[in-house]
Amino acid sequence: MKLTLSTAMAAAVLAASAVLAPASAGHRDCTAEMAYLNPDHDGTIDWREARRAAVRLFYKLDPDRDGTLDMNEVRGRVGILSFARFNPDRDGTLDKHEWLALVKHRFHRANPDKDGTIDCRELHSLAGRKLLRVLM
Ligand SMILES: [Ca+2]
Ligand SMILES: [Ca+2]
Ligand SMILES: [Ca+2]
Repeated sequence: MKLTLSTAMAAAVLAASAVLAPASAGHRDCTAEMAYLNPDHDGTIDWREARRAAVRLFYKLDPDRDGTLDMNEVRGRVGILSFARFNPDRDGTLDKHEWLALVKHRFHRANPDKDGTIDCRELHSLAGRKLLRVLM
């Protein structure tokens, strides 16, 4: 009886892990993001790497090359409240300095252990995904 019970439990645990394993494995796969954001291949994104990606994205989002991003150019990446918060001069655009302040804020929010780097797990947190939207 005891054997049957533990066998049943083992089966249940196996079934549960079979369901969970692929989901969590997929959840933590950062291969594509890291290939782009982690050129030194140390498994984490430091601020230098994040900043470089953010600058690259800034120029990509600024096709008219006027050196600023307006609300349309950052649609889907920056909400209206964030935009207002990081646009202290209220000129309707984010210049590179304002953009990087926003990115840096998101970088710190995505790094709760304050070790200076974003690892794969942090990148897939809610704050990490918000950071990702202003990096690539
Ligand atoms: Ca790195
Ligand atoms: Ca501005
Ligand atoms: Ca970290």
